[in-house]
Amino acid sequence: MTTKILLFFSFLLTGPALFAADPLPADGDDGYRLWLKYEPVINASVKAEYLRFTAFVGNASKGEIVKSAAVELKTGLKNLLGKSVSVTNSFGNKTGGIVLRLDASNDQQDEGYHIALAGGNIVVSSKSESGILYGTFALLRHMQMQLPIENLKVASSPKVRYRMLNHWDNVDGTVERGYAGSSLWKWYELPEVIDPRYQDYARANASLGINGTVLNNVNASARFMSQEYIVKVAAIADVMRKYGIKTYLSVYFAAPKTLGGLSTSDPLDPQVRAWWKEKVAQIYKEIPDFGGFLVKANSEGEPGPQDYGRTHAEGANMLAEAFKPYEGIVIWRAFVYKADPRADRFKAAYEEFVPLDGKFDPKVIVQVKNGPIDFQPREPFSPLFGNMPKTPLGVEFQITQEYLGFAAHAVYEAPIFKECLNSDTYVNGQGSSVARVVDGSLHGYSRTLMAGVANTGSDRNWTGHPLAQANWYAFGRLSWDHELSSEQIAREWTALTLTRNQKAAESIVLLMLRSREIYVDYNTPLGLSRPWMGVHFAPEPWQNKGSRPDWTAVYYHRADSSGLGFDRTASGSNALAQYQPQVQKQWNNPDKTPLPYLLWFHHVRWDEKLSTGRTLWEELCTRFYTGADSVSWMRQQWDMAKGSLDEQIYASVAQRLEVQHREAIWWRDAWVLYLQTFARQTVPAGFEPPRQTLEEVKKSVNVYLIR
Ligand code: BDP
Repeated sequence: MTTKILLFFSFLLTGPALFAADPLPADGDDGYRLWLKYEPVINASVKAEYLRFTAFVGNASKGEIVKSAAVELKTGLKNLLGKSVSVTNSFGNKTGGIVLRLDASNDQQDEGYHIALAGGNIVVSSKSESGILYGTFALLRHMQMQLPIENLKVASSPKVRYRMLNHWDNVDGTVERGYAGSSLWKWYELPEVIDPRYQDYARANASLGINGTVLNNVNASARFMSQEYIVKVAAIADVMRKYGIKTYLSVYFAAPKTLGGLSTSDPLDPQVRAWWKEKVAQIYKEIPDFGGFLVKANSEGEPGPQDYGRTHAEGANMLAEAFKPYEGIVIWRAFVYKADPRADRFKAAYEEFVPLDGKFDPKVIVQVKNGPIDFQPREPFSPLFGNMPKTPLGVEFQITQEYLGFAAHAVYEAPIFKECLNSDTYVNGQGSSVARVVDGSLHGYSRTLMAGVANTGSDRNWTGHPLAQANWYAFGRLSWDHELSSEQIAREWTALTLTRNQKAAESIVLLMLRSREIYVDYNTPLGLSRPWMGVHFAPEPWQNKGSRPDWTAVYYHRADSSGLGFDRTASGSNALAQYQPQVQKQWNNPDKTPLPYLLWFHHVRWDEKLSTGRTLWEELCTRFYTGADSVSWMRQQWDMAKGSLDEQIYASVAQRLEVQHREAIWWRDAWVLYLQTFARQTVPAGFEPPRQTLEEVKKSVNVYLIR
């Protein structure tokens, strides 16, 4: 045996154990293993087929990423088939192997892969090590789903180049809008202590094709730019690298002043520019494959170039210049809105960014939230998409459930992501979907980006709500291939994670697929938005006091004695004018606007007859009531799976659905009672009027405001 092979073996024997932090509790599944459970294949004929493959060959380079693939494959096969597979580096003419092959002539993109049955072997091939890792995970997914091996032929390339999670994690271990415990990153123990969980995190992401992670909150601390923290970040980056994941940091724009001691952070100041250049060089010394910066500037009180009379482009380009010698990029967020009482916040990002189209350095990607406001349960797509043809635009989705019931409500988000991606901007005629803006095919960008605000935390099951794991999964799968359907992803995730019982899976998948509409119905139907108080948890549609008008609920829903909704047509704020004429046509006429978007664009009279034949008031009540009632349907659906999945997970979800049911009624009552004071109508026949008074609901909400 050559030394090379020996080395390969010894790594496999001594390499870090998978899910090292996971001695599975004797009494069941605690959700830690996510969708990488590798439970024994139970379909006998499929298992027999898989068992034909007895060896795997790591004939690819012995780079770290291929080693990760090899470890994963070995562990996966052992658990799936109950049999250790041998590892060899040269397989000669034998058959029955799984071959990992680096292949420069592979016709897929760099990170893409082929899986094929060739000459009696399963061959996973790619131009790159990362591609081999992704192909390996895809093969294991195929096996976990117990799909037959015959005709195995997959060719897959990512549609988007930068597929990343954004963590809103703070230096003190808290997570902004995090509902699954505290941060995964243990800053006070780093760099010496490497929590084995970092590796499990990396594996989970790589299994979906995620190749980047921003470790810290967009409301960033300058501390991350200090040498002390760069070294800590480097320790995490060392783990991520083995799984093809690049590490990024959010930056505090005023760091030259607060950390560097300069008198200014003006992006045109030569000293400031030099400071950033040096800073970036310092980072690359510790992290040679550093991914880049994510920047929230001049937004919600964060500092930025406008503090010095400079534009977003000037700020971004200054940072881009610092990255010139490196591969790293600058991701500049377009989440901005000024405190102007006369303005429509909907229009703000467009107004600030469209004039800057063509002014950004090629190393900059502008990251745009899916909707124009802020991750509401339903929003129309942001009008920025398609309207900056000379600037790569990435999309930012929110996986964490800030406006979706935290970790208490079950809301499967793939339909939210898909709704945005499938929206047609009509910029270059029909078929100019947001997905085509984001994947670069519409305007020919090669730097393309999909980001998701992470929902992970220190909870044992990573996401708090067991079903919220599906949202992480769905984001990752869609960032690789936005054409996958919500249903396909839900089926995959359920089979990999919860149950292989077909009937149980059917009822869970149905629950997942309907969950978003149900949530919208009891929470913000017909295009309502933002009836939230400070903590974004409890209903507070009456909230009319805030430090600025757009930080009140009444600003958004505009209820009055005549009707409800925000007029964004020419007779109102005219935000609609930011869209192409074909889009305007869909939403301009209140009689033709699809009901899900109605109140986003129109102030509608209470007694206006809608396409359903009901008046606005009747339709709202119908939605609030059926939405809340549907949560009891969700509970029944979940109960149908009882006995077919782990008891602990079953109970956790069942209990959370109970909370969700109670809170859905709370939301319903708050809205109905409040809106009734304007509509002055009774709850339609067939629905039981709320048992509590408006004052009582207000009292129950106020509890959340008491210190
Ligand atoms: C809002 C969140 C806030 C974030 C902000 C952002 O409430 O915590 O800092 O978005 O995206 O949704 O910057």
